[in-house]
Amino acid sequence: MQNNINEDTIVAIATPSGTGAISIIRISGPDSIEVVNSVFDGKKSLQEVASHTIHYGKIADIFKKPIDDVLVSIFRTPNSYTGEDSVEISTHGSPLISKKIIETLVEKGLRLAEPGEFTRRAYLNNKIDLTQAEAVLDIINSRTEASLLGARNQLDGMLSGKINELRKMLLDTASFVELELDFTEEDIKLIENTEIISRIKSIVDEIDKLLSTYSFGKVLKDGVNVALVGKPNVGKSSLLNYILKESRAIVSPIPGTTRDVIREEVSIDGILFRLYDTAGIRSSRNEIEKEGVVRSKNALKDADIVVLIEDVFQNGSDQLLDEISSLTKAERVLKVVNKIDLQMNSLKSADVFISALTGEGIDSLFSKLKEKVFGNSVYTEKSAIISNLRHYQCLKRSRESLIKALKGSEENLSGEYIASDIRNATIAMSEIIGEVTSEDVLNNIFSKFCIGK
Ligand SMILES: Nc1nc2c(ncn2[C@@H]2O[C@H](COP(=O)(O)OP(=O)(O)OP(=O)(O)O)[C@@H](O)[C@H]2O)c(=O)[nH]1
Ligand SMILES: [Mg+2]
Repeated sequence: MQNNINEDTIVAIATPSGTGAISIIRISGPDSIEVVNSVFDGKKSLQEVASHTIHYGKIADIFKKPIDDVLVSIFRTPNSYTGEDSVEISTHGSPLISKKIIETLVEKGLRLAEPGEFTRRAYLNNKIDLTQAEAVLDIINSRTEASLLGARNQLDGMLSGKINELRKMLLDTASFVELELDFTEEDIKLIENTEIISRIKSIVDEIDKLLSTYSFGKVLKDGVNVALVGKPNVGKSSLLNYILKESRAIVSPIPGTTRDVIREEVSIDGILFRLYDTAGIRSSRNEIEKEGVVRSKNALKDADIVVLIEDVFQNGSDQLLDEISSLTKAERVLKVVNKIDLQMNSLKSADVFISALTGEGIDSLFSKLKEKVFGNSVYTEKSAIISNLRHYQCLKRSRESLIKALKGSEENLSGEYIASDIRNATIAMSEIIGEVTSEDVLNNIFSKFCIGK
């Protein structure tokens, strides 16, 4: 991993903009303590105090005019978030105060931090690896229990642990092959080809297992898009309202009530579901309704899960319903029959029977939704899961190189080719945790952070 000695000291506000009880200004770099001390008036010089201590005092501007009473926390290298000397200044929560303090510190030679620069420094100073830096961003952005759990899992190093294990397997196999290469001249066969093949196969298996967690990891992080679709008047909007526990969409006995797509979010057992109520699909001459149907079909195509609703009165096979189903993959469709309060003994086949009026069957609808999302995946807090496209792509590349190596071994190609493929697989794997990485990748990751993180 790169070691980066940062020459300059950065400053940024770390709390959201606007008024609040307190604001925190964050400073990191070699001059942190000295510069803050030069504008601080307290009992002791900050340059003499111990790490991880808090000090009360006043901060003044460059003309020595007091700005605010503050609490200053001191963190000395290497025991800080960034690994550098760092200071946090807690002020009264006025944007004007933080602005003035930051301006003063900039006058004194500090530089305004770029988005994510504190976390970038933590990574460059080996405090965290790249997956953990990305997890910090996910934690900040997480809005449901599940997404927080997934991000915590990554920050705690579950993914890094697994990736390091795979890297070690790859390195061992590469040295195995390279050792063999050293002896080819002397015609000594140290290792059987079958041994190399079986090693590579077991790494590919492990990679496949990790890749298979992606859809699940993405759900934890980003939530699931669910489209409520069907013919007019079957109760799509009623179902949306029932789930949200509010009268969000207009419900009426007149078919063709909903025209726009209505999007609402709801957390069910900690998982974020984005529900899309859509216009009932039928052929219509009305221009507005026609546009509504186009939008319904688009929502349907984009959905992770399509809840296809019929009511108990619709009979037999239906061309329109078949057409709707054909717009998405069969495994995404959950067939629901609504209005069972009106007619219990429906002959229809469906995954779930519900009443959006009485709420009957809605719990089993939720179970079915979760089943669709998670399939057979077993998740524990200790499992490594991937939820990030970048990680997914690196793993894929690593796998591709291994498949090449595997083919090469099976065809008895020269060890040099196989060693080189395994090396490429290792590089792709290392990119995940940032052992090998490019400036572009880093810029891309850290630009998504807010300033001050
Ligand atoms: N008895 C009963 N009536 C229901 C149920 N669900 C919906 N309804 C009624 O069915 C009618 C149509 O409901 P909506 O929710 O507007 O149906 P929709 O599918 O959104 O219809 P469009 O927006 O026109 O496509 C309304 O009069 C609802 O009160 C149910 O489970 N039981
Ligand atoms: Mg509706």
